[in-house]
This record gives sequence, C-alpha cells and structure tokens, in this order.
Amino acid sequence: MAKLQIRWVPDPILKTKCAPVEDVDDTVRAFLYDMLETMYAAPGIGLAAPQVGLAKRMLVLDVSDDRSQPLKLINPEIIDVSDTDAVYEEGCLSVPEHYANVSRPDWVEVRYLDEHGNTCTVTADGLLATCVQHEIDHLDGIVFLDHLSSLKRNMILRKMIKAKKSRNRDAAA
Ligand code: GNR
Ligand code: NI
Repeated sequence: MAKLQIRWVPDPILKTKCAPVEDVDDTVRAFLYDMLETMYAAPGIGLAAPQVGLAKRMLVLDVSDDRSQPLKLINPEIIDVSDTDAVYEEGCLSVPEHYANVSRPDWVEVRYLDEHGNTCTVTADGLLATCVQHEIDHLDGIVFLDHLSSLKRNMILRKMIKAKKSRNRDAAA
C-alpha cells in the first residue's frame, strides 16, 4: 500500500470530467486501497481519484466514528434524490483549512460497481449523503467552492494561491 499525494486547488485535474473505469481489475483494486490509506491518514471521510491525480470515476468513503466502514464506489451514478435539502458545513482535502455551508439533497440513492465489478446501490442520508455527493462532484470536476457565491469562492481561491506562492518561496529559500 502507498500513500498518495493530494492535489490542491487550483490544480487543473480538479476541473477535469473523469472517465469511467472500463475494467474492475487488480490495478483498480490496488488503487482503491491506496486511496483509502491516503484518506485515513489525511484524515478525511472521503476521497475521489482526481484528488490524487487519476482522472477516473472512483471514490472511497468512511463516515463511521471508528473508521471501520470503508466504502469503495466505481462509476457511481445518483439515481434518485430527496425533494428536501440539508445544509452542512463542508471542507475538502483539496481546499485545506477552508470551510463553508453547502446545501444539497438530504438523501440520495446511488448505483455503482463494487471492487468485484458487481452492480450495487446504496441509499444515503445525513453526513454520508453529503459526502457521497461531494465526492461524485469531484468526478465531474466540481469542488464545494463551486456551490458558493463567486465572492466567497474567489476569496478562498485567492487565499489558496497566496498560500501556494509562500510555500514555493519557502521551498526556494
Ligand atoms: O474529509 C472531508 N470532510 C467533509 C466534511 C463535510 C463535507 C464533505 C467532506 S469530504 C472531505 C474529504 C474530501 O475532500 N473529499 O473529497
Ligand atoms: Ni473534496
């Protein structure tokens, strides 16, 4: 297993529409394990492949308190949503140290392939519903900042770019 490097905005891969996984093979399974290791180490409750440099439609999640319920979703599709929305304060491993309220459907039904290539469905509510929608957004090149007003989004983006410049200065010094 290997820990992967997490990309931060404004990395262009975070704007990419990811391609479906064609074959659920050992390479895919190994990558999902590396993603889980990276997510647990971060620590985070979800991670999408483009965040670690691979523009393919797969993601991992674990919203359990004791970090014992890993979920691995390949080619996930939202097939039903609630009429009602819920607001959560979201964060993102690709936008470290920034948080904002985002409104999304408060439950969703998702169809996906598991790591053996079997079609499964999961019905999610609460934090899992928020998280799985946040992760599927990543597969379409969307980050939670895209759900905010342009004023808030640009404020956070400017801070991310400033922080990157100061990291680069430190690295050069
Ligand atoms: O670790 C994470 N926490 C989180 C909190 C509220 C809403 C969404 C998330 S997902 C995030 C990890 C991440 O960036 N996944 O893409
Ligand atoms: Ni994220």
